[in-house]
Amino acid sequence: MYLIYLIIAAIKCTMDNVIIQKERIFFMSDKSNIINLAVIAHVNAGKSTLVDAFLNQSGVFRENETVQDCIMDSNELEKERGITIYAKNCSIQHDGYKINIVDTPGHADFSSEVERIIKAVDTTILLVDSSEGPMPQTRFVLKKSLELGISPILFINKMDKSNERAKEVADMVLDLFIDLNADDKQLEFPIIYGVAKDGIANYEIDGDSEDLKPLFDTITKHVKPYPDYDKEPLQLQIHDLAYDNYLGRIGIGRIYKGSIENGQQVSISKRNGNVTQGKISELMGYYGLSRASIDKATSGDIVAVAGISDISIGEIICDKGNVVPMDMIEIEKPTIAMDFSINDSPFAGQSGKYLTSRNLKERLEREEEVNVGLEVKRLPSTDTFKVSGRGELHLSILLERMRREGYEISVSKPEVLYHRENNKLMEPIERVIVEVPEKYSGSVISKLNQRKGLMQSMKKDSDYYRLNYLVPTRGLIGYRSEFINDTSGEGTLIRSFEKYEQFKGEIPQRVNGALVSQNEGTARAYALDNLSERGVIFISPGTKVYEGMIIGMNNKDNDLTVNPTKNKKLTNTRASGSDDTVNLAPPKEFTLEEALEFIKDDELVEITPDAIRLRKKILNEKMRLKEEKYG
Ligand SMILES: Nc1nc2c(ncn2[C@@H]2O[C@H](COP(=O)(O)OP(=O)(O)OP(=O)(O)O)[C@@H](O)[C@H]2O)c(=O)[nH]1
Ligand SMILES: [Mg+2]
Repeated sequence: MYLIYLIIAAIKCTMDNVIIQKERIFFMSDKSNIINLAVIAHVNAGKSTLVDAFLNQSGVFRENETVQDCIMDSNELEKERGITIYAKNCSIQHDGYKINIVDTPGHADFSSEVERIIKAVDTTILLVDSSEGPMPQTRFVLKKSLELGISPILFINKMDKSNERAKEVADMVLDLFIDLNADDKQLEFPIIYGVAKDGIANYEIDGDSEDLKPLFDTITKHVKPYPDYDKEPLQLQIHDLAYDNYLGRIGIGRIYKGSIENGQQVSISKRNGNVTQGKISELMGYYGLSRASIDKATSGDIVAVAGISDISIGEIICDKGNVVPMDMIEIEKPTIAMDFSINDSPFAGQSGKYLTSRNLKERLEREEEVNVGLEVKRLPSTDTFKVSGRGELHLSILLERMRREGYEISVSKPEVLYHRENNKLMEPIERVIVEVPEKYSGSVISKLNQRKGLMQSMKKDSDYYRLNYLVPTRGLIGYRSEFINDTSGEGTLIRSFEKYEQFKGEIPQRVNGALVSQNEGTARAYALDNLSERGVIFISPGTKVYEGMIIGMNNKDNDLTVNPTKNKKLTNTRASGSDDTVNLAPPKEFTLEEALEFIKDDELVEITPDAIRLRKKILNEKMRLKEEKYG
């Protein structure tokens, strides 16, 4: 039996080699038909689903991805959240073409990564939902494509939806092209109508295609393959980074000119203007969703290289001694920051492995190396690190990953990063599109106005209002959970960074105070039942609490110190088990992002592998009052 396994394994191994071997030959012999494309859209439009369908219909199965891919180690988080966090490169072959596809993240926090990717491709497929139409992020990614001279292909997705209005949506996208100053050629964009989840693409709204052939054909017809610059000196510009435990830091980039070989000695034009020398220890191309070692790659192709341990975004790998500069890729500045420090709560060390400030420092420094747009600064004479990123999701994903790796961390309320322009204080402003049932629109409008939002337009569509606002990022921190409450979960809110504007003045923080535990112990149903009259409870009976831990939200605006561990006094007439019979409403549980949005300046989120707790920075009530009084 064992022998049979061995034989099967050997055959499988040989077959894998054949695939990779074949790929090598393809990479080396057929360079003329390479097309690089990026799939771009707003969040949830179906980009990853479409790339899946591409892979399926080109004979590369997704199993390949999980078995062989090793760039993206965070698929678990992406699956859990149902969103793309990291851009993914893959490659398929169709009709003699090698098509490199980049699946990009749709969430606005990752806009700068998408922008860098668009620079490295020949075309983009712009996905728009057949009923929603263009969203703020659609505008952003289309604008970037058009500015770079790319002629996108429009893919109107989710044609299976009952409220599909593809014709109208196509007109809306055309208006957007015009609005963004598309040139004549760009305005003639091809339109494909599809159902990505069924792998279907049609030329017509009522077409009856059963596969993606119309899209494949449109790509090969619409896009001119990259010119043959093989004879020119090498220019490989890095637009993305990855990390591999064996290979170390990996740079992903496109060969604009020339060709590159495994083991080649190279010169690198650095961000700071210096030139350094290095050697490519591993040259890799893409096959399906996996990377494979290759011997050589030529102009037009997207490759991954290892061996240059300090390679960074925008840097250019050139032939040794023959540096040909290119424009450096700009890295967008962070918009938001949080203070990370060690967990010093009474429950510290109960579930984590990495607890010290040194652990934290090493981990954050490692992250800073490959996480583009992330900045880490140690605050002077403290064990606290200011970690700045491109948005709340950018930072909360890092926290979520750290917690899974076994870190315990305390994190402060996110703060917006300002900068000065002509001596004026400038703050980030976001475009917010809200869709709400009519009956909730009043409270949403009044809240957004309070938060210094400016309404740009308001449209009524049957029973729904579609509001278009510009709101300071500062005003949106903490708003999402209120929004969900105010609209009974029936509203949608989409936001994306728009611009910097002059500081808009004070914005009120959360108005409610916190219910704060006065002692350590186990929460009791009896106590929580009584406290539920005071506000919203965040914990369930049996939860271990400590002094200074926030266990709920007070209905009033002040903090209230309470005893959640109090048990009912036993009397002769009641049995001791009566505590269990209390009928408690389920507690409000926080996701990490909700917790970060909820806290105030004098509060922290305690993040450990098995818990997310809210707490006061100063745990003892007397000390807190003293601090409030004397500062
Ligand atoms: N009805 C319908 N749903 C679809 C279709 N294509 C994708 N979806 C669904 O839309 C949701 C989002 O799909 P994804 O492919 O993850 O979207 P995405 O654009 O990659 O999202 P981000 O990467 O987070 O920006 C999933 O629940 C899909 O099943 C389609 O053609 N019709
Ligand atoms: Mg996706």
